[in-house]
Amino acid sequence: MTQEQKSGLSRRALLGATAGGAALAGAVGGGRLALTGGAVGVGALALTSGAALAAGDGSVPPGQLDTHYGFWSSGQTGEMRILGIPSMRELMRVPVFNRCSATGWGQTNESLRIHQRTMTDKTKKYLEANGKKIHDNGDLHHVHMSFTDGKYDGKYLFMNDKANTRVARVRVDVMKCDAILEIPNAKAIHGMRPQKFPGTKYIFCNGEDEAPLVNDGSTMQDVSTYVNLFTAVDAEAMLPAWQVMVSGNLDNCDADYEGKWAFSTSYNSEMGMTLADMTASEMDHVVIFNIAAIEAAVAAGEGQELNGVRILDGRKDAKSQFTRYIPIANNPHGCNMAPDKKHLCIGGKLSPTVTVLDVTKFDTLFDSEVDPRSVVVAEPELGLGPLHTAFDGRGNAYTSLFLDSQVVKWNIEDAIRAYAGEAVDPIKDKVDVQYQPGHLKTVMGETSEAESNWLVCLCKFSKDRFLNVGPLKPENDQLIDISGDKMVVVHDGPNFAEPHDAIAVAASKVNPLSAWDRNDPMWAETRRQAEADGVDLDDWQDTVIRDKDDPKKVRVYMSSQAPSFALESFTVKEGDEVTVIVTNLDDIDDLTHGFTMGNHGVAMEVGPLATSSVTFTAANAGVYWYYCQWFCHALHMEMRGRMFVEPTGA
Ligand code: CUK
Ligand code: CUA
Ligand code: CA
Repeated sequence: MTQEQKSGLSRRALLGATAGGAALAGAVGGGRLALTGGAVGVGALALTSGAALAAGDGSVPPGQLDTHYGFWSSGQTGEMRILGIPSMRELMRVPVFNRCSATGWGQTNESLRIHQRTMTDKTKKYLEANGKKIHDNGDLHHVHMSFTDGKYDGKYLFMNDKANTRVARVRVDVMKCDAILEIPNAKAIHGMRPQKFPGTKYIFCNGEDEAPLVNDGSTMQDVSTYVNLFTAVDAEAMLPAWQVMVSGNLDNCDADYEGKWAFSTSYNSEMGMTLADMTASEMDHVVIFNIAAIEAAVAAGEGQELNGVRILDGRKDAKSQFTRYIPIANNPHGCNMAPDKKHLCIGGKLSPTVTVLDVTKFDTLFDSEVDPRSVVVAEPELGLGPLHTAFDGRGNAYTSLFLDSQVVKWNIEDAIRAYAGEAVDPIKDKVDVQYQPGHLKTVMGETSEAESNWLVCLCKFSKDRFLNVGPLKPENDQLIDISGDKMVVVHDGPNFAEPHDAIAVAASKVNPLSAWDRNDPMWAETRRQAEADGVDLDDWQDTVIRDKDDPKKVRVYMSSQAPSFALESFTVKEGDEVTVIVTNLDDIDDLTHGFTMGNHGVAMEVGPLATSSVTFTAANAGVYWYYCQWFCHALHMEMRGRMFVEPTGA
């Protein structure tokens, strides 16, 4: 095999030349290229006064930072997005369930390992039959941050995939996905929430679709064998902890501030298979899950084990201590726990009401045969199509009215007094939004630290609000100033398909790194292979190794430092399985390189001090250029090299 030589002009010499070459850099594009000098990314830009931005039209002047991070879902796009609040500027896209052309997510070996970690045998069989390695689509509805003591702790973000029954985790320190869990037995994870107290031990996951528990085709025409599963995922291990079988399906969920309960809405208590069947009843229900009772039963080995998960029977007929069912007007949707730690708000959807439950009374439901509706403390009539509810720090709730295309502001205590018979109107204000809102978010409103400045309303339709871009229109995420008595829509924010939900987190809680730690677990497996190959991933690498046991396999190790790869060329043979491992030795803020192999459908991001690898088959003899696709230097275009693929037999 060929061991390629470094070029005459060494990479280090070239890099050294860049300081002197600053004239060139400056000529090409201004300060951005001078990054290699190292002294960029600090200074005046970080000196933003948060208080000054907490009112007005939400605009943030150039060079100033937002006061809050917004973490957005993206629905069927399958990624997580980061926006600044209040500016609504899109800051980053984090690929999770989707395949990303820019970063190589879903193609790099590091991301494939994360995808395949918990893949079920059924999924493996399906993918193999279809010539695929992973599912590269997702339907990511809900993003939530990990909690400690009812407050965001800035550690993880969790998100669901309704399409392929998965849950994923993003590390806040690097803003990359580090775990994907395919949940066995359940179908279509929709509602998903972390436990709030004492910390996020579990991620609670709702299975939305009904199917036979043993789904092997033997009873698929017999709907009486269909079940739905509520899954608790161990948030640290990212593995299923336990599952509970329920009556009816599961839509949205939330958890309390005492660590005792989780709760889920069900729009199909009927267990109907058609629209008419699913809306047939007068009432559906909210399921209350009793965490302590479930944990005790799991520890005692009760229930059954299926595909490695213990399943308890919490259906109505089982009359267990695991669940209680509270009747709610037909087809409820949103499930939102208020920051007062006491009140749970259930959106009526088909009913014009929001039902307020006092979670501190839930113990009574399990102690005796009380009327399950005795925990209802208010049921204000708010308007048509109430979906989700958000909260400020002043005891007010904000409910999206899908059919009315409005947000209604109402006061929880006033609603309780009205329910008790007092002549008080809980509704404080209504504002038109454009159009048909789903989720809506206040800043920190899903924690005990709710603020009272901004509300983001995620509208499902934008219609005429933006320049026409064809039949497919963007969504419209609207920013609403809620600091005064009246709500004021101050900004329209177009967004691509299809953010369902978002959270808004104070910037002080989120502190990502600017360069990777060389010992990051993301490439631990790649590091093991490098060590076996006698390559030091932390040092200069320009090594091509042919596997001793499998001579078809070639590993190409090359470091990158602006503006060059350690290898200006390497040689493989037709039919070789080539793994290219690139380590970015630049530790400078914002200096990302990439590796794209021409005409091979191969591209990946290599962040500062990161290692990334990708494997492909060199199928056709010839010369192929690889290049860095991340603009990194004045000589970024020159950051390229050749792969020689020798004809078979050469
Ligand atoms: S759901 Cu989309 S508007 Cu999936 Cu949270 Cu309610
Ligand atoms: Cu390295 Cu562009
Ligand atoms: Ca129903």
